[in-house]
Amino acid sequence: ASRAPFSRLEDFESLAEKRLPSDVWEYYSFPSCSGFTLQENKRAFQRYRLLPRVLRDVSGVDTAATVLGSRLDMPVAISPTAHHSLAHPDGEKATAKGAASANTAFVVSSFANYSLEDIAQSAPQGVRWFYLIPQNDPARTEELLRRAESAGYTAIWLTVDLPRFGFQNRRDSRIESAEGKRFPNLTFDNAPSDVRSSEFSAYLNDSVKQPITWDDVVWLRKNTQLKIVLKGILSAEDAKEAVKVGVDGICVSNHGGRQLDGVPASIDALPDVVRAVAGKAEVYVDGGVRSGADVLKALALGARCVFVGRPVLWGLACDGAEGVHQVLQLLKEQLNLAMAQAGCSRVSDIKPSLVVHESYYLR
Ligand code: FMN
Repeated sequence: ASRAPFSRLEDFESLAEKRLPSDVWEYYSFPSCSGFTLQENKRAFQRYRLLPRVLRDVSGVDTAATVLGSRLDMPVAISPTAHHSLAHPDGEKATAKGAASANTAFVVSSFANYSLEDIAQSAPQGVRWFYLIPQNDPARTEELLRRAESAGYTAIWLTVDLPRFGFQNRRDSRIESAEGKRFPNLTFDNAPSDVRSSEFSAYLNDSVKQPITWDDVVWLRKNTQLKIVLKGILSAEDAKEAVKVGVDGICVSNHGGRQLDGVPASIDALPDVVRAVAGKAEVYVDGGVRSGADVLKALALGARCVFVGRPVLWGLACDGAEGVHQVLQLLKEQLNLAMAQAGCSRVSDIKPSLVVHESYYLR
């Protein structure tokens, strides 16, 4: 594996901003409404302080972790994000290659520009999960499920913080650069070809199930053997409900500040969810993770795995599969060093006592 040319994820961000057309950059970066939650995601990490343990033998740090039954080189994987072809012509095929070469998992979005099958073929050995959007016609949802199963996807993710599609106070559907792009894991034969058109929005509104409810999770549980993850839970109550219907994982997330503005940073919502779930499902977090120290804090607060969205898009924009690999490799090296500095040789050594909220020191 090659070494990352940059020492901070933000270096990839600056280069991606220079490389990408402005409409794509805005689509990738913009939050909803005031951007309070987007800012809060990053600020919140700074409010936690690490309390390292010293004089431990950290000569052989190992960042490996098992997530949804798959062994990964680190407890950091890729959140589902839309439209990777806007960043690089190879789109999700490149992202899958970058993820596989870093030995971690990739959640493919329903808004991917390449088919589940093509993405699988580009990195056959990679761990892949699918964010599925249920359709009004259950036969179509089943077709998507069967495609995911036969293409080797081992978990279905449902995004639950998106009760309604469409305008999100951001530049979305009208991205000029989206001309000619397709969503082959979301639309069927009768979809209008121009994803920027109002006809396309109308098609989605008619074909996609909105809103999804707990009944859809129950339906999914009955109709697939794959593992199920709900992404976008912020409250302990919803987490308990999710455990009751038998999900395998919960991703604490506010959609990277792109849905309801004013919700808490996901890292602040994590501990209550971890307590409520009480080990009955795996708990993950995404939103604002920008360094190995952030990963360490999230793991100490109870996450089994941490996911990144935008940083992967930056890597993809900078250098395709290689850029994605470099972003992941940098996070792995930073996590390895942060673990050593904190006195942790294994991920299982990362305990809640490693992290303290700043309010403790400001008393
Ligand atoms: N989340 C989904 O569940 N489905 C999506 O299709 C999706 N598309 C996204 C597109 C973009 C451009 C971005 C930035 C985020 C998207 N998200 C989507 C949210 C991400 O999965 C993730 O929650 C968020 O990016 C994490 O925050 P971070 O970007 O700070 O790492």
